[in-house]
Amino acid sequence: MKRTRYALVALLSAVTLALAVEPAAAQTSTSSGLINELNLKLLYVAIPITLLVEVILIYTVLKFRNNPDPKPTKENRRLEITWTIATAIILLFVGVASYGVLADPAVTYMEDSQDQEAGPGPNDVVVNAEAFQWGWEMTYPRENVTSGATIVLPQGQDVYIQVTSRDVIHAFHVPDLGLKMDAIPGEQNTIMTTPLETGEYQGYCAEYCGVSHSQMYFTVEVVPQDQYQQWLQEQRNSGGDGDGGNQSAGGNQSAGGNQSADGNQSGGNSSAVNVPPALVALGN
Ligand SMILES: [Cu+2]
Repeated sequence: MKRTRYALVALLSAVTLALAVEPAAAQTSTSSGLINELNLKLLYVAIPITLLVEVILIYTVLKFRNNPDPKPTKENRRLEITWTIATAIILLFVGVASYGVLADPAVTYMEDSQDQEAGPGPNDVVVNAEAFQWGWEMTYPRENVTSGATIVLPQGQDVYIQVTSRDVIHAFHVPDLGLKMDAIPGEQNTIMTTPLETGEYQGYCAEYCGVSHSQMYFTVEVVPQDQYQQWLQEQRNSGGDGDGGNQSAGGNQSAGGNQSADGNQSGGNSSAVNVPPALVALGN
């Protein structure tokens, strides 16, 4: 009796202690930071419970292994009240902690929510991520830039990734940044995040979509602000088509990317990166 109460007290103190110690995990983005922190918090709760249950189980098996005449447990109101309250506290903690993370726009972004500032601000980055069988078409509608299967993002800037599909259901997934979203034809699902650490992150399709599903890779590059601006400028100058723009640097600088139709005729590239200007316009 006393022992059980000690165990419960020990369990609750362990949980309280775990909460007091804030984990200093490396955050690649605001989204992954929130998710990893919650994961760790729940682990701190789960480990003592697992240990408690296992210890009681092993103790019982050893203690009563030679008992041919087991007696039923008598009613013990105090014990029952204790474990009911302890369970309620644990469940309440798990519920509140999970809700706090799930309701955060960096984890669940609600397009038409009244609470948050309406959509991306003037300095925020907007990327359209369009999936198709089998690849990705990333466009920056505000910059009139198309970047194929690569997304370049500025570090520390709010980013809105609008995920959609051209044909069947796909899914946009970048595990190391804590990003995952369904890509559904005719629908636009938005991810909001802030990349915090520079580096190259692997993304892929996370919804089986046909023979070449496993080839649906893309790359997310997080770079410092100035490097991002430089990259955008380069993309505009080359008009989004691999090699066409660079030879005639003079003409392209003034015209922006829209004249690239000429480049396509001579080049004849048929890679996914090459998109007719009409499609880029559709992205807007
Ligand atoms: Cu896919």
